Amino acid sequence: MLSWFPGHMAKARQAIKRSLAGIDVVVEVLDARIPDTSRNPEIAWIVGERAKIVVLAKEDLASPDETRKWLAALRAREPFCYAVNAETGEGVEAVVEACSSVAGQIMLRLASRGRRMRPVRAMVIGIPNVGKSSLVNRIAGRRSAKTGARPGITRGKQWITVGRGIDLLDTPGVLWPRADDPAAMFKLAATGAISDETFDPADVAEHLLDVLRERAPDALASRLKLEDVRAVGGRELLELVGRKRGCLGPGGVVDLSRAGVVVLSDFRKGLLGRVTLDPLPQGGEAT
Ligand SMILES: Nc1nc2c(ncn2[C@@H]2O[C@H](COP(=O)(O)OP(=O)(O)OP(=O)(O)O)[C@@H](O)[C@H]2O)c(=O)[nH]1
Ligand SMILES: [Mg+2]
Repeated sequence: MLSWFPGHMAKARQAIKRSLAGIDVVVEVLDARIPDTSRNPEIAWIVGERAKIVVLAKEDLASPDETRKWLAALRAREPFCYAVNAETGEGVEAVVEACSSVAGQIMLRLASRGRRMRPVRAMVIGIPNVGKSSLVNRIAGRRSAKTGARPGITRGKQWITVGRGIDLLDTPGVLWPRADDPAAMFKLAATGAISDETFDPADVAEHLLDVLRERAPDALASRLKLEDVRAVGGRELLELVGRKRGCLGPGGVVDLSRAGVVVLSDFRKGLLGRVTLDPLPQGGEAT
Protein backbone atom coordinates (compact mmCIF):
# COMPACT_ATOMS: atom_id res chain seq x y z
CA MET A 1 0.00 0.00 0.00
CA LEU A 2 3.06 2.24 0.17
CA SER A 3 2.68 3.57 -3.35
CA TRP A 4 -0.82 4.91 -2.71
CA PHE A 5 0.40 8.50 -2.54
CA PRO A 6 2.06 8.77 -5.94
CA GLY A 7 4.25 11.67 -6.91
CA HIS A 8 1.74 13.40 -9.11
CA MET A 9 -0.57 13.82 -6.13
CA ALA A 10 2.10 15.48 -4.02
CA LYS A 11 2.70 17.76 -6.99
CA ALA A 12 -1.03 18.41 -7.35
CA ARG A 13 -1.13 19.52 -3.76
CA GLN A 14 1.67 22.00 -4.36
CA ALA A 15 -0.18 23.15 -7.46
CA ILE A 16 -3.33 23.80 -5.40
CA LYS A 17 -1.31 25.95 -3.00
CA ARG A 18 0.12 27.94 -5.89
CA SER A 19 -3.29 28.22 -7.58
CA LEU A 20 -4.98 29.77 -4.57
CA ALA A 21 -3.86 33.28 -5.50
CA GLY A 22 -6.72 35.03 -7.25
CA ILE A 23 -9.33 32.41 -6.32
CA ASP A 24 -12.61 33.81 -4.93
CA VAL A 25 -14.60 30.60 -4.37
CA VAL A 26 -13.63 27.01 -3.47
CA VAL A 27 -15.99 24.24 -4.63
CA GLU A 28 -15.20 21.18 -2.49
CA VAL A 29 -16.47 17.99 -4.13
CA LEU A 30 -17.07 15.14 -1.67
CA ASP A 31 -18.17 11.57 -2.39
CA ALA A 32 -21.73 11.15 -1.05
CA ARG A 33 -20.83 7.58 0.02
CA ILE A 34 -17.96 8.86 2.19
CA PRO A 35 -18.71 12.51 3.05
CA ASP A 36 -16.28 12.42 5.96
CA THR A 37 -13.47 10.27 4.56
CA SER A 38 -13.41 12.25 1.29
CA ARG A 39 -12.95 15.59 3.09
CA ASN A 40 -9.58 17.22 2.85
CA PRO A 41 -8.47 17.85 6.44
CA GLU A 42 -6.67 20.95 5.16
CA ILE A 43 -9.84 22.41 3.66
CA ALA A 44 -10.20 25.19 6.23
CA TRP A 45 -6.68 26.38 5.44
CA ILE A 46 -7.29 26.09 1.69
CA VAL A 47 -10.56 28.04 1.80
CA GLY A 48 -9.37 30.74 4.19
CA GLU A 49 -11.63 33.76 3.85
CA ARG A 50 -13.02 32.66 0.49
CA ALA A 51 -16.58 31.58 -0.19
CA LYS A 52 -17.11 27.82 -0.17
CA ILE A 53 -19.59 25.53 -1.90
CA VAL A 54 -19.78 21.87 -0.87
CA VAL A 55 -21.01 19.28 -3.37
CA LEU A 56 -21.78 15.64 -2.52
CA ALA A 57 -21.23 13.88 -5.85
CA LYS A 58 -22.28 10.33 -6.75
CA GLU A 59 -25.43 10.75 -4.68
CA ASP A 60 -27.05 8.13 -6.96
CA LEU A 61 -24.69 5.55 -5.40
CA ALA A 62 -25.27 6.59 -1.77
CA SER A 63 -28.20 5.83 0.55
CA PRO A 64 -30.81 8.58 -0.14
CA ASP A 65 -31.84 8.63 3.49
CA GLU A 66 -28.28 9.03 4.77
CA THR A 67 -27.50 11.68 2.14
CA ARG A 68 -30.48 13.71 3.40
CA LYS A 69 -29.14 13.46 6.93
CA TRP A 70 -25.57 14.26 5.88
CA LEU A 71 -26.78 17.36 4.02
CA ALA A 72 -28.70 18.53 7.08
CA ALA A 73 -25.64 17.98 9.27
CA LEU A 74 -23.28 19.74 6.87
CA ARG A 75 -25.67 22.66 6.31
CA ALA A 76 -25.45 23.49 10.00
CA ARG A 77 -22.01 24.84 9.05
CA GLU A 78 -22.00 25.16 5.28
CA PRO A 79 -24.94 27.11 3.88
CA PHE A 80 -24.07 26.14 0.31
CA CYS A 81 -24.21 22.35 0.34
CA TYR A 82 -25.77 20.17 -2.36
CA ALA A 83 -26.04 16.53 -3.46
CA VAL A 84 -25.69 15.82 -7.18
CA ASN A 85 -25.29 13.18 -9.82
CA ALA A 86 -22.46 14.81 -11.73
CA GLU A 87 -22.77 12.25 -14.52
CA THR A 88 -26.42 12.94 -15.41
CA GLY A 89 -26.49 16.50 -14.07
CA GLU A 90 -29.23 15.87 -11.52
CA GLY A 91 -29.06 18.49 -8.77
CA VAL A 92 -26.40 20.55 -10.57
CA GLU A 93 -28.75 23.48 -11.25
CA ALA A 94 -28.73 24.27 -7.51
CA VAL A 95 -24.92 24.37 -7.59
CA VAL A 96 -25.02 26.74 -10.57
CA GLU A 97 -27.44 28.98 -8.69
CA ALA A 98 -25.16 28.97 -5.64
CA CYS A 99 -22.18 29.88 -7.84
CA SER A 100 -24.19 32.73 -9.39
CA SER A 101 -25.35 33.98 -6.02
CA VAL A 102 -21.82 33.91 -4.57
CA ALA A 103 -20.47 35.52 -7.76
CA GLY A 104 -23.07 38.30 -7.47
CA GLN A 105 -21.92 39.10 -3.93
CA ILE A 106 -18.27 39.18 -5.00
CA MET A 107 -19.08 41.44 -7.96
CA LEU A 108 -20.89 43.84 -5.64
CA ARG A 109 -17.86 43.89 -3.34
CA LEU A 110 -15.53 44.61 -6.26
CA ALA A 111 -17.83 47.39 -7.47
CA SER A 112 -18.14 48.96 -4.01
CA ARG A 113 -14.34 49.14 -3.81
CA GLY A 114 -14.18 50.72 -7.24
CA ARG A 115 -12.28 47.71 -8.56
CA ARG A 116 -12.28 46.62 -12.18
CA MET A 117 -15.00 44.06 -12.96
CA ARG A 118 -13.76 40.58 -13.85
CA PRO A 119 -15.15 37.04 -13.86
CA VAL A 120 -15.37 35.40 -10.45
CA ARG A 121 -12.83 32.59 -10.14
CA ALA A 122 -13.90 29.30 -8.55
CA MET A 123 -11.53 26.39 -7.93
CA VAL A 124 -12.95 22.84 -7.86
CA ILE A 125 -11.09 20.48 -5.53
CA GLY A 126 -11.58 16.95 -4.19
CA ILE A 127 -10.14 13.45 -4.02
CA PRO A 128 -9.34 11.55 -7.24
CA ASN A 129 -12.24 10.09 -9.28
CA VAL A 130 -14.92 11.84 -7.19
CA GLY A 131 -16.55 13.60 -10.16
CA LYS A 132 -14.86 17.03 -10.27
CA SER A 133 -14.42 17.18 -14.05
CA SER A 134 -17.92 15.75 -14.62
CA LEU A 135 -19.32 18.50 -12.39
CA VAL A 136 -17.33 21.18 -14.21
CA ASN A 137 -18.69 19.91 -17.54
CA ARG A 138 -22.25 19.91 -16.20
CA ILE A 139 -21.93 23.44 -14.82
CA ALA A 140 -20.41 24.66 -18.08
CA GLY A 141 -23.06 22.82 -20.11
CA ARG A 142 -20.48 21.19 -22.36
CA ARG A 143 -17.79 18.52 -22.22
CA SER A 144 -14.68 20.64 -21.77
CA ALA A 145 -12.83 18.57 -19.18
CA LYS A 146 -11.76 14.95 -19.69
CA THR A 147 -13.43 12.44 -17.35
CA GLY A 148 -12.90 8.71 -16.71
CA ALA A 149 -13.72 5.85 -14.38
CA ARG A 150 -10.35 5.70 -12.64
CA PRO A 151 -8.37 8.10 -10.44
CA GLY A 152 -5.80 10.41 -11.97
CA ILE A 153 -7.59 11.43 -15.18
CA THR A 154 -7.09 15.18 -14.75
CA ARG A 155 -3.34 15.81 -14.73
CA GLY A 156 -3.07 19.59 -14.75
CA LYS A 157 -5.15 22.64 -13.93
CA GLN A 158 -7.67 23.72 -16.54
CA TRP A 159 -9.69 26.93 -16.64
CA ILE A 160 -13.21 26.59 -18.04
CA THR A 161 -15.29 29.66 -18.86
CA VAL A 162 -18.83 29.03 -17.64
CA GLY A 163 -20.37 32.36 -18.60
CA ARG A 164 -22.59 34.37 -16.23
CA GLY A 165 -19.42 35.96 -14.89
CA ILE A 166 -17.87 32.73 -13.61
CA ASP A 167 -14.62 30.95 -14.50
CA LEU A 168 -14.04 27.45 -13.07
CA LEU A 169 -10.65 25.89 -12.38
CA ASP A 170 -10.69 22.08 -12.63
CA THR A 171 -7.84 20.48 -10.67
CA PRO A 172 -6.32 16.99 -10.37
CA GLY A 173 -7.61 14.89 -7.47
CA VAL A 174 -5.61 15.07 -4.28
CA LEU A 175 -5.29 12.48 -1.53
CA TRP A 176 -3.52 13.21 1.72
CA PRO A 177 -1.35 10.82 3.71
CA ARG A 178 -3.66 8.55 5.67
CA ALA A 179 -1.63 5.39 5.65
CA ASP A 180 -2.10 5.12 9.41
CA ASP A 181 -5.89 4.87 9.05
CA PRO A 182 -6.81 1.46 7.56
CA ALA A 183 -10.57 2.15 7.75
CA ALA A 184 -10.19 5.29 5.62
CA MET A 185 -7.88 3.49 3.20
CA PHE A 186 -10.47 0.73 2.78
CA LYS A 187 -13.23 3.22 1.95
CA LEU A 188 -11.05 5.17 -0.50
CA ALA A 189 -10.08 1.90 -2.21
CA ALA A 190 -13.66 0.55 -2.36
CA THR A 191 -15.08 3.77 -3.85
CA GLY A 192 -12.31 4.06 -6.45
CA ALA A 193 -10.28 7.03 -5.17
CA ILE A 194 -7.09 4.99 -4.90
CA SER A 195 -5.61 3.35 -7.96
CA ASP A 196 -6.60 -0.33 -8.16
CA GLU A 197 -2.99 -1.38 -8.81
CA THR A 198 -1.97 -0.36 -5.28
CA PHE A 199 -4.08 -2.86 -3.30
CA ASP A 200 -5.26 -6.46 -3.36
CA PRO A 201 -8.86 -6.46 -4.69
CA ALA A 202 -9.61 -9.68 -2.78
CA ASP A 203 -8.82 -8.03 0.59
CA VAL A 204 -10.85 -4.89 -0.12
CA ALA A 205 -13.77 -6.84 -1.65
CA GLU A 206 -13.94 -9.29 1.27
CA HIS A 207 -14.10 -6.40 3.73
CA LEU A 208 -16.62 -4.57 1.55
CA LEU A 209 -18.90 -7.65 1.46
CA ASP A 210 -18.72 -7.78 5.25
CA VAL A 211 -19.76 -4.12 5.43
CA LEU A 212 -22.52 -4.54 2.83
CA ARG A 213 -24.11 -7.53 4.55
CA GLU A 214 -24.49 -5.29 7.60
CA ARG A 215 -25.52 -2.06 5.91
CA ALA A 216 -27.39 -3.18 2.77
CA PRO A 217 -28.25 -6.87 3.27
CA ASP A 218 -31.37 -6.87 1.08
CA ALA A 219 -29.71 -5.35 -2.00
CA LEU A 220 -26.75 -7.69 -1.61
CA ALA A 221 -28.96 -10.76 -1.13
CA SER A 222 -31.02 -9.96 -4.22
CA ARG A 223 -27.92 -9.35 -6.34
CA LEU A 224 -26.30 -12.59 -5.18
CA LYS A 225 -29.66 -14.42 -5.31
CA LEU A 226 -29.35 -15.55 -1.71
CA GLU A 227 -32.08 -15.72 0.93
CA ASP A 228 -30.03 -14.08 3.65
CA VAL A 229 -26.47 -12.80 3.52
CA ARG A 230 -26.14 -12.03 7.20
CA ALA A 231 -25.13 -15.55 8.21
CA VAL A 232 -22.39 -15.81 5.55
CA GLY A 233 -18.95 -14.20 6.03
CA GLY A 234 -17.26 -11.84 3.53
CA ARG A 235 -14.75 -14.49 2.45
CA GLU A 236 -17.49 -17.06 1.69
CA LEU A 237 -19.49 -14.43 -0.21
CA LEU A 238 -16.41 -13.56 -2.24
CA GLU A 239 -15.89 -17.23 -3.12
CA LEU A 240 -19.55 -17.50 -4.05
CA VAL A 241 -19.29 -14.50 -6.38
CA GLY A 242 -16.14 -16.01 -7.90
CA ARG A 243 -17.89 -19.31 -8.62
CA LYS A 244 -21.03 -17.66 -10.00
CA ARG A 245 -19.11 -15.31 -12.24
CA GLY A 246 -16.61 -17.87 -13.51
CA CYS A 247 -13.53 -16.48 -11.78
CA LEU A 248 -11.82 -19.85 -11.59
CA GLY A 249 -8.14 -20.69 -11.62
CA PRO A 250 -6.32 -23.99 -12.19
CA GLY A 251 -8.16 -26.99 -10.72
CA GLY A 252 -11.43 -25.07 -10.50
CA VAL A 253 -10.25 -23.11 -7.46
CA VAL A 254 -11.82 -19.65 -7.16
CA ASP A 255 -9.43 -16.85 -8.14
CA LEU A 256 -10.17 -14.48 -5.27
CA SER A 257 -8.40 -11.51 -6.85
CA ARG A 258 -10.54 -11.76 -9.98
CA ALA A 259 -13.67 -12.22 -7.86
CA GLY A 260 -12.59 -9.11 -5.91
CA VAL A 261 -12.37 -7.08 -9.11
CA VAL A 262 -15.91 -8.18 -10.03
CA VAL A 263 -17.28 -7.21 -6.60
CA LEU A 264 -15.58 -3.79 -6.65
CA SER A 265 -16.76 -3.08 -10.17
CA ASP A 266 -20.37 -4.00 -9.28
CA PHE A 267 -20.25 -1.89 -6.12
CA ARG A 268 -18.95 1.18 -7.98
CA LYS A 269 -21.80 0.87 -10.49
CA GLY A 270 -24.34 0.74 -7.65
CA LEU A 271 -25.29 -2.87 -8.45
CA LEU A 272 -24.81 -3.95 -4.82
CA GLY A 273 -27.17 -1.30 -3.50
CA ARG A 274 -26.99 2.40 -2.62
CA VAL A 275 -24.70 2.44 0.38
CA THR A 276 -23.15 5.20 2.46
CA LEU A 277 -19.97 3.92 4.11
CA ASP A 278 -19.32 6.82 6.49
CA PRO A 279 -21.59 6.81 9.54
CA LEU A 280 -23.40 10.04 10.30
CA PRO A 281 -21.62 12.31 12.76
CA GLN A 282 -22.64 11.82 16.39
CA GLY A 283 -25.43 14.20 17.36
CA GLY A 284 -25.95 15.10 13.68
CA GLU A 285 -23.17 17.73 13.65
CA ALA A 286 -20.59 17.40 10.90
CA THR A 287 -17.08 18.39 11.88
N1 LIG B 1 -22.68 7.25 -10.75
C1 LIG B 1 -22.01 8.41 -10.83
N2 LIG B 1 -20.84 8.47 -11.50
C2 LIG B 1 -20.21 9.66 -11.55
C3 LIG B 1 -20.70 10.83 -10.94
N3 LIG B 1 -19.83 11.83 -11.16
C4 LIG B 1 -18.84 11.31 -11.91
N4 LIG B 1 -19.06 10.01 -12.15
C5 LIG B 1 -18.18 9.08 -12.87
O1 LIG B 1 -17.02 8.93 -12.06
C6 LIG B 1 -15.85 8.85 -12.86
C7 LIG B 1 -14.89 9.96 -12.45
O2 LIG B 1 -15.39 11.19 -12.88
P1 LIG B 1 -14.43 12.44 -13.15
O3 LIG B 1 -15.31 13.62 -13.38
O4 LIG B 1 -13.41 12.11 -14.17
O5 LIG B 1 -13.72 12.57 -11.71
P2 LIG B 1 -12.55 13.56 -11.26
O6 LIG B 1 -12.86 13.92 -9.85
O7 LIG B 1 -12.41 14.67 -12.23
O8 LIG B 1 -11.31 12.56 -11.30
P3 LIG B 1 -9.71 12.92 -11.41
O9 LIG B 1 -9.55 13.95 -12.48
O10 LIG B 1 -9.12 11.61 -11.80
O11 LIG B 1 -9.29 13.38 -10.07
C8 LIG B 1 -16.33 8.95 -14.30
O12 LIG B 1 -16.49 7.63 -14.80
C9 LIG B 1 -17.68 9.65 -14.19
O13 LIG B 1 -18.55 9.32 -15.25
C10 LIG B 1 -21.95 10.73 -10.22
O14 LIG B 1 -22.45 11.69 -9.63
N5 LIG B 1 -22.54 9.50 -10.20
MG1 LIG C 1 -10.82 15.25 -13.30
